[in-house]
Amino acid sequence: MSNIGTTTATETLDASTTTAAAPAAGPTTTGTPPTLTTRPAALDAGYPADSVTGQTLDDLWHMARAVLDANWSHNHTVPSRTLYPHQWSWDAAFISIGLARVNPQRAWQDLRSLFLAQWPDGRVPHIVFDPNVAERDYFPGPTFWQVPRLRPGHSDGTGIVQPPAHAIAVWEIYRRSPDDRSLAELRWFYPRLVAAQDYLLTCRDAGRGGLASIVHPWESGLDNSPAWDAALSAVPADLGVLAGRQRHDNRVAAVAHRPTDEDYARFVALALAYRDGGYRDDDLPGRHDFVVECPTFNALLSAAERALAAIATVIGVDPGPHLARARRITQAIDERLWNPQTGMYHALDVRTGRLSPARCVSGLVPLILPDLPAPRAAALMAMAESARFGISAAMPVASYDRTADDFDPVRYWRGPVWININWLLCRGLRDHGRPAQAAQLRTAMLDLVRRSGYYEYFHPVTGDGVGSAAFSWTAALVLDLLADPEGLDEVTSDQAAAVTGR
Ligand code: 9WN
Repeated sequence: MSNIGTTTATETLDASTTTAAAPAAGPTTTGTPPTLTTRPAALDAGYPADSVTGQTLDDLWHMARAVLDANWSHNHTVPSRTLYPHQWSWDAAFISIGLARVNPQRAWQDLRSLFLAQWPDGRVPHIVFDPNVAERDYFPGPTFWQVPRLRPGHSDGTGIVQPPAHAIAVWEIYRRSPDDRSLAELRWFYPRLVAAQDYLLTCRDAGRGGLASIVHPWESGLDNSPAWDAALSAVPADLGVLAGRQRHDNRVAAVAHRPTDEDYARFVALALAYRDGGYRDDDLPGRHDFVVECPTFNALLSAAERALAAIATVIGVDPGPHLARARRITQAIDERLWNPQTGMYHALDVRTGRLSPARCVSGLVPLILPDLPAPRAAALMAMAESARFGISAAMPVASYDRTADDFDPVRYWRGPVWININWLLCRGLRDHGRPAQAAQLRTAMLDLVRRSGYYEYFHPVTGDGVGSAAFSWTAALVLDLLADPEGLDEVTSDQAAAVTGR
């Protein structure tokens, strides 16, 4: 059971999980202009000239940096100035991976700012609120979540989580610049990352099968995906919960692109129920209306253990337990979430024991796991290449089955293309021996952004940008792709051995 405690996260985490030395003091700079490196020279290798926009890859690189600079706020990067004016958890992971290519100091600072809101029980809030942003500028804000100040200096956040992509980010930043500063950061982050994993693997193992459950669609990061429709149907769509509450998203984004009011009412009701239950996790299937095992969330949970194994090796901690955990999680994903009828992974409703019937891109993301059984990886790659998801030279993978009756090219997570998901799939293709397809997917992502800009997501047929226009993770991950011309930026064999355990 998780409870809101009063001990300091620093005391709890540092004392219990590692013998690593105390880290150097964290960065204190605020608003310092980044020291941006120039674009890598090998960047144009294998990339076709584009006559549509006339933008060079240099332009793309500089514009990505400009987006990240414009979205930098004191000690973190906001996903979007208009739609998402605070700091988001898995956004911070993707953003810092891109920042690692141009300003590692800022990358570390960004992630640190997120972890300052970590709870004593290990959970990392899905949003960390900026006290300088007015309550009306994002709903639901801090007043809604009512999370108590958990320790002195604790930042305000929500009580729910997002996919655990942070250990991957920490490892990526370190390996881009493995200097003393980064080593100190590894030591600071390691116990905190372990605590975050422990929280998910213990308090959130509601299905008792070795996977973490999410208790809200917002925890998945793929918030509005059809993957949740079946489980959400058990949650009453009582529009009354929206009375007296003003949705902010529909004021700054097109209504047709955002969740319906019915779904938003369900989202709000679920958040209220979890909050009013004291953010407790005991007996979730009995007490809470939405308890789901998500393939993407759990794939990142396993990948995080691999990243922790690599980090542990560098700081002199035994990587073995992390590798063993990673293998167990991958195995549990395969045993619990595989659907032999569809040939892909699906979300599991823990309360009913049923897999969601929807074919969603979240079911392809376990491809990022190097220890996924080869036949499963082959099936996922075939699915990604099929008409349902439409990976091609021209277009990255859509977020939902293109042939489904309710495929919606503009409503978020119900059809559009997202760069973060495709960036993950690109790594999966690379790690499962498909370098040509990985390179092709990389080109498709770059083409899309070059044509349409740094949008939050993209129309899966026309490629038009949808959602927020200057979106941070799109810019950050494009920086990472641009700095990696072959799409094959492999870790060294030593690092790979630590990460894969092979
Ligand atoms: C709710 C910030 C976040 C992303 C999510 C995306 C969207 C928020 C919203 O924006 O979610 O957390 O208000 O719709 O779905 O993946 O982290 O970019």
